[in-house]
Amino acid sequence: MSNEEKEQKFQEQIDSNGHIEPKDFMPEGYRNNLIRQISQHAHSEVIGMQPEANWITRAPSLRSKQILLAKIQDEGGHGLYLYSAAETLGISREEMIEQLHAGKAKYSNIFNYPTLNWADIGAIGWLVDGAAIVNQVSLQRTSFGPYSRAMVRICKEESFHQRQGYEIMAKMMAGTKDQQAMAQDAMNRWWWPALMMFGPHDTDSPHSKDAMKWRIKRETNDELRQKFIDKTIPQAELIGLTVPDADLKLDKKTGRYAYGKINWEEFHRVIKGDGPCNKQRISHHIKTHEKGEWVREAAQAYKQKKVKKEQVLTA
Ligand code: FAQ
Repeated sequence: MSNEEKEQKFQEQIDSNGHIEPKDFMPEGYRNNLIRQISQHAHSEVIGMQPEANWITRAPSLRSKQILLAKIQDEGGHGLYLYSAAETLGISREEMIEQLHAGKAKYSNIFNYPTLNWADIGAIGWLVDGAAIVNQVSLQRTSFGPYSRAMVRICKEESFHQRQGYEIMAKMMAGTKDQQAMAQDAMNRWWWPALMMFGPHDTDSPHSKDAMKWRIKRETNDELRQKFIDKTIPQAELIGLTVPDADLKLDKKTGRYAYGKINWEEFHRVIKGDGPCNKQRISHHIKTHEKGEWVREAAQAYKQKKVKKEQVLTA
């Protein structure tokens, strides 16, 4: 088959809602776009453990500490599935980590903001995981098989995370005036960065055209952002939180909200490395990665020993 015929067959498979598997033919652009997106997604899950981990030792009860610990472990697990999915495309985990440490690979803007008090843990679960779910439910139908299957499992866990966060916010809003003020303050600080998680507007999103044609993305950045806004505002109102956007307006006919201008200058500054916590996040990752070298070596040595033993037994 000529390359043209292979590309045509590839596109037909995608257009009929079929999956592309790692050993199937794929254009280099498709492979590279996926490696970029999946590795950045994996890095986000792992770096995203840091702001939450800041509150493990200060969780207000044993119950909330256990739940937070379990949630953070889940996020680490999501990173691992995603690194494995990216590895099936021909990049090694070491390369992906090197790209992260060298600032060549991005991770979500949202994890460059600090967690100043316990309400921030509620806001992360409710708004950040809430935004992540909207995006990831859509990605369950992405065209690349291993990414799509990883998303199915991840979404199940994320919906528990979203409820964990909403429970914290609801409890604080039913509490004292000080607790209500803390919850509102967290809402004010996390709302706009959460909207930025969906990426630039469609007209300014360089990867979207190919990603939609190849069904890597099934819905655009703006479509997903709108879905998140429409489902989150009633949740905020239910517990008495005010959404910090003076331009919000419900269109009663469509059930959709018009919203104010997103500060894209802040978004670009943060993803280029100049957010409040970028340096801290990366230096912590580098330090921990170096500290963990002996674990990787031990796992490698154990694996080699096991393979040798099997070879002796089957000889
Ligand atoms: N942050 O052309 P597009 C979670 C970059 S998981 C940083 O629109 P694309 C769970 C983009 O990379 C959260 N950079 O790009 C959790 C590109 O730059 P490049 C992570 C961003 O890829 C909760 C440039 O802007 N989820 O939260 C962002 O088609 C709590 C142009 O943008 C995912 O990664 C951003 N928000 O669409 C964990 C989902 N947005 O690469 C712990 C999978 C855009 O050319 C605790 N990813 N950029 O240098 C996606 O769906 C897509 O990659 C988008 C961006 C929608 C994020």
